[in-house]
Amino acid sequence: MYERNHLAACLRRASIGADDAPFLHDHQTGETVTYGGFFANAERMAAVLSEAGVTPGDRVAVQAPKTRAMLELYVGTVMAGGVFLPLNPAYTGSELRYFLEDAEPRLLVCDAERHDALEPLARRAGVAGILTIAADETGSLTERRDGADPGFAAVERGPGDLAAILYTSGTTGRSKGAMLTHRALASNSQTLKDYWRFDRGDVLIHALPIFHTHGLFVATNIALMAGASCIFLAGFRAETVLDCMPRASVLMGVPTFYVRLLEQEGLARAAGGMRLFVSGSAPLLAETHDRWRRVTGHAILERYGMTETNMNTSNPYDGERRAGTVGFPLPGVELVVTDPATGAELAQGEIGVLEVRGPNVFAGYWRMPGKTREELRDNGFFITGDLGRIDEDGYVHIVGRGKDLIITGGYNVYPKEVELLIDDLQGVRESAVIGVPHPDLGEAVVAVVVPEPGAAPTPEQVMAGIEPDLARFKQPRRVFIVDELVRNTMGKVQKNVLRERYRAVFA
Ligand code: MLC
Ligand code: AMP
Repeated sequence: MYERNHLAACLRRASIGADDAPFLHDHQTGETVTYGGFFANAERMAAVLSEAGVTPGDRVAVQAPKTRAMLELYVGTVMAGGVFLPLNPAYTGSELRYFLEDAEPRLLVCDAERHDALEPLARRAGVAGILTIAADETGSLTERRDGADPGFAAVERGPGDLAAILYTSGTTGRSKGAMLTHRALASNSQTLKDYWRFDRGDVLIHALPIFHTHGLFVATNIALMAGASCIFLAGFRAETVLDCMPRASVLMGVPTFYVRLLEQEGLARAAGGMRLFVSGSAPLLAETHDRWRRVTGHAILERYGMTETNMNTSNPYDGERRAGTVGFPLPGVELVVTDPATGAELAQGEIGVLEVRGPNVFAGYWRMPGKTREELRDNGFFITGDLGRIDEDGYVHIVGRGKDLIITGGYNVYPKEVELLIDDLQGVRESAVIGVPHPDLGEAVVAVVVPEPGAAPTPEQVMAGIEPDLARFKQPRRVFIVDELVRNTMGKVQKNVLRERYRAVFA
């Protein structure tokens, strides 16, 4: 029924012959979905997409609440030969317009509530059709799914063909679509499943969003590839996750999950029977790692990844999980530390830019050959922009970022995008957006704004001015109005000085 190296085939393989096994316990409705039921619906989704004109290589953009139907749509898109393009529901209309115009999807699937607002944008971007899924799984897409027959034969695709595009924000303020192939996604999830010893008996607490690498290509893909099941939560709430632990074996989360769980009473008891806690997407403080171990007896397994590469390194399953490190390169992944100026490989122990190569690495940025050439070397190494070193035992340490990036609660914010909007406001001469330590989110966004001579914008006015155009998580938590920005002799704004000045704002 499925071609061997097809991502859809890889996701199905472990559950062939186990149709009655549970795949997903929907926490909201209390329903359990079996593997047979899930894949039958994914096949129906593929049939609906084909009927709607989705042909191999066509993008299917989705901005919808986290539902089972969205997972079916993901697998269905891949079966239909399409390219899955999930988008954060927090994106505003103007952010969405860019993605639609850049990706030119054949189809947009959105929340029923946003249909009317998004339709004109979609039409202008040449999108041929819009279907809907609501948080309660109703909508025109699920209606059509229910009227379709299962048994769709997956459209043949090669290992180098695209299965997904995920947008990742860029240093210039323009987001870039990372092109992810069947090979990259299938091989990386397979590696992780083995490395972290997933099997059919596992029950994963799935509390991450499914429009990013972590929740979709790590959590979901691994569960499917292992034939495991998940407790599917609409989002992260510490009390709910704690409640689920006695019925579960694995949790995957961003550091904020662990920080918030540590505030819960009863954590030690709830976590006792769990097998594995995985953290990633942002640095886990060694202090959080140590506290977690003291309270629960478990060492959190930290790993390191990116949209462009999926997962690159992981702490070991059996060996020492070393706090403050991201472990070793995964099997099949090469990692080198290079001089940022010359690109030459540095000696062990020296700090430089991390570069990675392997089957996990993406195929380039969608319609951005120049950007692709800048970051993906001819020899296959991808320049991550993260700064790190390898210690004498081979553990990789991430010590900072060469790229001007803020990670807040596991979401990436590129300052440039926020600065461009602030600089456009009346009465603003210029701005600098920085990330400062935040006890809950790891880093929080802060804006430092210089008014035009004679103007006196307030922080509230600055916030109100950018709000309509910017997803909430990218909006500054604090705005400071200053007379001027500190610059070096070259005239460049010294963000490190600003970060130092505002370091204790959320302490
Ligand atoms: C929500 N808000 C955030 C935010 N998340 N603000 C800053 N940073 C965030 N991460 C906003 C909300 O809109 C809300 O605004 C306010 O902050 C408070 O919300 P909250 O209730 O505290 O937030 P919550 O819904 O609990 O969400 C926090 C969170 C969530 C940490 C649970 O952000 C989350 O699930 N993050 C995971 C992100 C992720 O999956 N990253 C992986 C990327 S892949 P208001 O105005 O309404 O109060 C990747 C590669 C890799 O990086 O290696 O994995
Ligand atoms: P994204 O572009 O959303 O995929 O985010 C990828 C970035 O998240 C990486 O380039 C790193 O900067 C960061 N990241 C992911 N995992 C970790 C980790 N375990 N420790 C530190 N940073 C991480």
